[in-house]
Amino acid sequence: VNRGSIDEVLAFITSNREEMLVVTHFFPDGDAVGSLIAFGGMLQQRGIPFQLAIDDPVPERYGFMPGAEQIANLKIMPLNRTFSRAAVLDAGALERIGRGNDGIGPGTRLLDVDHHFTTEFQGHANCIDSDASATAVLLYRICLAGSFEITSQMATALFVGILTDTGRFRFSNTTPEAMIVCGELLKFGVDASLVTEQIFHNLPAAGVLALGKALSQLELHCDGRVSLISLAGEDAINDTEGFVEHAASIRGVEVAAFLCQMEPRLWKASLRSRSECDVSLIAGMFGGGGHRKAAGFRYRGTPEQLKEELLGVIEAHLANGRAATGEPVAPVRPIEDGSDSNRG
Ligand SMILES: [Mn+2]
Repeated sequence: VNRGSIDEVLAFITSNREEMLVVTHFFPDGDAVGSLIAFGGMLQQRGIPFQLAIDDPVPERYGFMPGAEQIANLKIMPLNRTFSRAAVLDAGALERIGRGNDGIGPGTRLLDVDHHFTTEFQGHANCIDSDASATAVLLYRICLAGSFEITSQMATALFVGILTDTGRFRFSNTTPEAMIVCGELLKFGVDASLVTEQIFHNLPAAGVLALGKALSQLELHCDGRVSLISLAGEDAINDTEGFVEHAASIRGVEVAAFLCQMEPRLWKASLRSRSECDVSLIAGMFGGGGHRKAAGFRYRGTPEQLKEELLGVIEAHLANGRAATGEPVAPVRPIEDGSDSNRG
């Protein structure tokens, strides 16, 4: 997917001085938070007032990022008005900004900057490139093209976005550009060691214990081609980013799933693929989305139903090899409420 252009973004930003709402998806990841902070820095340089907002708190591991304190948590402070213009970053679909939609009315002009394969909505201005490793890469391109100054705060934000969306340069979306941009960002004052410490070596003990619990109940299906872990009840903590990677790191596993209970009947599923199987198609059948190698969705029902339906769909994809040709099998259920289409 390649739609819109950097020029559209620059024209959108400078079209007037009206306050801009800047939002991203719920369950924000490093790219979501980093993109908001960096874009806020760009608007600030042009003297444009803005409001950064997410329908969730900024995860603790990203709280160290300078500028994160500017992001409003819409779960606590809902928007009570609409904006004349709004930027939607790294979101994939408008449903995924949740309460961010409260700030968007019929007259709101929308900007969409994204690298999601499944990005669905059309903004009045767009910059969509699904070949970009992260939305942060697109924002870096925009910074260069618009001659924005890259402050150390913006550089750190963009670096975090690329670092996390590429799984620390391990995922298949790790492009030469991603590494070159990160190298450039180091020149603008990023402390790579501090960033890594804060994001990956600063976990609460409860998080590591929860991971242990999830892994102790690991299930293998389809002759070891599918791994599945889950957390339920009081074991289900908020920040489970990266849990699914452990399930995906087993020899022979092609698809890994992590299921986390959010409410008695509401589950969050994160999927990873280590083969040609396109998990964004699988997530899409449950109303979610994401990338080929990393996707997710939310599900209402019992864990038994969820496991049965999900394993059925995964098995069908593996058996038919249909995912390799991009032909989805029939949807198993209609789209419900939003989706966790990022890296969960
Ligand atoms: Mn992203």
